[in-house]
Amino acid sequence: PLQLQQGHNLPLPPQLYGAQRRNSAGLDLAEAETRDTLGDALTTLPVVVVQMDEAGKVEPAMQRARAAFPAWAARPVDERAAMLQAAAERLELGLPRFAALLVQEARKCWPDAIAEVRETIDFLRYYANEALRLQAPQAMPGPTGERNTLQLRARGVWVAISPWNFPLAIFTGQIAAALVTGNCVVAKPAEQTPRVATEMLSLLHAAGVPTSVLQMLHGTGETVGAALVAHPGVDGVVFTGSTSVAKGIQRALAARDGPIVPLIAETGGINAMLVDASALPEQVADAVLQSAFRSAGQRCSALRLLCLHEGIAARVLELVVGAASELRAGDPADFATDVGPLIDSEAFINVKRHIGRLRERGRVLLAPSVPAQPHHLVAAHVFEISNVADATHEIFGPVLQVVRWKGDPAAVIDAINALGYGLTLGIHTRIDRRAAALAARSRAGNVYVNRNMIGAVVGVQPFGGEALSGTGPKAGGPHYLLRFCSEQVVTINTAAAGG
Ligand code: TXE
Repeated sequence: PLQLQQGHNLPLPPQLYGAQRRNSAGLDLAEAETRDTLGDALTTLPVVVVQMDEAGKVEPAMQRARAAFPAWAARPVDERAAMLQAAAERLELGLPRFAALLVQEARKCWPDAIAEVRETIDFLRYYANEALRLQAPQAMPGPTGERNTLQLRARGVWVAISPWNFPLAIFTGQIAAALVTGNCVVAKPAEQTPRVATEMLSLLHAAGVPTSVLQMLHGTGETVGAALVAHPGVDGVVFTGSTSVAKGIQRALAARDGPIVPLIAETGGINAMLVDASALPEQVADAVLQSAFRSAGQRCSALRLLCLHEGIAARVLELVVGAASELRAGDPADFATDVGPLIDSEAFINVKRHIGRLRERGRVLLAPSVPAQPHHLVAAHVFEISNVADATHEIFGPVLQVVRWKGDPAAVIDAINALGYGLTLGIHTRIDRRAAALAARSRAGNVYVNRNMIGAVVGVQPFGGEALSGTGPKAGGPHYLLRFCSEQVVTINTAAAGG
């Protein structure tokens, strides 16, 4: 049964360094990193030019990876796990620098940048430990005279394609999982964030991963990404990004010459929060602010659609709109900023287009204007719409849509499911049985009850979606590494072999 428990009180394994701070700190800066250290790290970042179109290098990179695979897969798993642990240690030492890179290149606010570096450290350590857990061959029960053993094996060469919104944690998590299970990797980071990826790649090489085992190619998805996916030597693709690109990759994999290979896809969502009349308005308002506007809404898990019971709607909206109007949009490097910029002009134009559409079709509850330049800023917006079904797009920005409901909450969950996605869902109620029943009815991969929807704590809240939101398995969970492996069962006739 579902436990109703505040996230803050979850017992956390001691090695989960990022988790402890992220759950308790909210938007506060951690004590260990002083503002001076972080500010210095930002101002001393050198200018680096990254070669961006490396489509011509796909063939040599694939050949090199294939040649490196047998020796890498044959190495003991503890050696590969030790490299991830060494990388985690280096990253811990380099935290201010990597956080500064995230502020500069991914335009994250400091608390989000620091939390992402910590999450990356957690991924490295968690997958290192998981690989050790999974390595032992498993004896299967069987008849006498026969010995059956199930063993996991690396698949070969993986292509890892990552997005700009978690350019360190997702990039590194994908790579770490593939490497530690004995696979080689050719990574294609998002074109918006090449520098973070370049520095992390160097760090992994410095921690002992051979350069032929882990390679990276820069460029756009349409050129380098598509060429990698189409290559017949690819044994698996791990992808995080938009649903439409994931579907395109699935088609491309099916169309190419070569074996049938797995695609692990984590994509977007139209994430909802259902609030019933028994919920506590202050608790709801706090959760909404964190979930909808943090990282300027540029999280795949972010709240997009707030479904309020009409008995509580007026009070919750008063609190939410009041507090949202106080959020300060601004320069991400400014410690006072609550809502940072959008990633680029394309994202800005896209979000503005959706705001224009909602102004026409919805009821404006909050739509302040802020100077858009030089940061591509969009302040927190709130619109009321008539039906769940009217939330037709994932708006990747600080834009919250609200619907009022009455009657059966199960019908609201059904309408949310009918949107086709299944990533995150928030539920606020003081009726425990209702929370459990609604969570069971929802197809969301991650359900958060009576708290915010921020949190995909590695090893504690494995994260990932269903349906249009992805294929699973959940990142940072006990089944993730299995998908990077093939299984082999060896059956030995022990009688014939003389025992
Ligand atoms: O995605 P894009 P973005 C989702 C989030 C949103 C999206 C934002 O919900 O939908 O990611 O990221 C490459 N062949 N999540 O805008 O455009 C491209 O170059 C091969 C979900 O970056 O899909 C980039 O490296 N590759 C989430 C990557 O795909 C191609 C967590 C992603 O780009 C390609 C974070 C092609 N044809 C974000 N076209 C979760 N569920 O965990 C593009 N690319």
